[in-house]
Amino acid sequence: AMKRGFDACLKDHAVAVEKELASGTLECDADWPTIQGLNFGLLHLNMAIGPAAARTGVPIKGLTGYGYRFVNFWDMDFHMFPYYLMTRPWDARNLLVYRYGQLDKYRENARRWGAKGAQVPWETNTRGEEETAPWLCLQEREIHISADAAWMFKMFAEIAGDDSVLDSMGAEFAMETARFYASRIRWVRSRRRHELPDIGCPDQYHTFADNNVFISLMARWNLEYAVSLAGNTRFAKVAEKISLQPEEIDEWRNKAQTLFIPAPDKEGIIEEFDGFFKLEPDLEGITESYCRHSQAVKQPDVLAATVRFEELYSEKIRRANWRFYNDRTLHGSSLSFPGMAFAAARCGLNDEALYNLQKSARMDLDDVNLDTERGVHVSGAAVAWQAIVFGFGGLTPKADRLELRPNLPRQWEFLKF
Ligand code: IFM
Repeated sequence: AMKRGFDACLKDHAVAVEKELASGTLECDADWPTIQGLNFGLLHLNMAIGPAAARTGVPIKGLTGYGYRFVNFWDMDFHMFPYYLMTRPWDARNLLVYRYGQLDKYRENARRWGAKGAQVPWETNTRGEEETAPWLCLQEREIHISADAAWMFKMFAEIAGDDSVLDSMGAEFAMETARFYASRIRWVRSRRRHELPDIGCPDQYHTFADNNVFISLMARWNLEYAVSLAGNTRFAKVAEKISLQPEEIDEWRNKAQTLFIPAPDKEGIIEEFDGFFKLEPDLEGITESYCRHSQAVKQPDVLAATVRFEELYSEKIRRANWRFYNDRTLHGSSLSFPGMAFAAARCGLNDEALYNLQKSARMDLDDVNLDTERGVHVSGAAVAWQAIVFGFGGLTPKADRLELRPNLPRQWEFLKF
């Protein structure tokens, strides 16, 4: 009976995929090769999700290749989820089920590193275990992924309009990840502030750092969100289930209020982490394996922070940071070009956005990195979709409304999504 059920599921899924094949996802008048490349990526994104995602998540190459061994990175929670949420919310929910179903393993993972609460592994397998190679030193440092995962529950609750996911999964998840961050944050007496030390920047060329702006913002958000959930009597049963103490809520509030977040300097530039400005600015001769001492970044996580926390930074500051980090980004990750396109489009740097979009869109059709045989870069495609729809399309989903402020590149007359 189970097999018959499963076959039926697959059949439904196949029919849905066939429909997708027949219908283009994005259209515009002037940039056919870019749109073709993107639709190719979106097709693979659509094929990669279905009922089984509740057990497997969506690995970064979708179902297309063995590159990265079918594990789940932040690519799923942070980069792909917004695409699924906006286009196939019934499937997006499966990603919440996947993360929540592994919560006990994440609790074990936190204890393994001497922390409390729940720590999502940087590379998670279907059993909820950590798969990151230990010599990368990222298992205990690339810690934004716990908040990236918690954010999915909030987005789903607000935007899919079904906040029952908070009762059944999200409140518990976000409180446990808040516990994790609270146990990772340290009080630094000499500077009289809380800090988040010993982290690996999402940029990924700087693995041993303190106070990365992206991670600290995500951690602070998680603490604040958990405070708001814990203060709501609706979630009293959840609090009881995880034996939440009133002092813990005070601790979360206090740490969120006093956590150090690197601020823009006189020129408006945000330092990626402590000491980044003092690193070697001359990138002559820098390569991926020889760059830690320099300001070279693999992918600009400061820009990802200014996009997600757009309300904290003026357009002028976002533009200044875009230009600063553009000069320092080596694009070692396939997330980099589309991420830069997205950030540029959200602050009106349209020519720059289009250039970066074009660089990323045909990554696989033209085998730009000579690695498509290892799988399609589906997470890059999801970010490129955001660059178009949230960037040029100017779509901003809010809890109570959709905002739309189109800002097309001058080369395009229309965009359909
Ligand atoms: O998750 C990414 C990471 O940010 C950069 N290296 C590749 C991973 C998978 O895309």
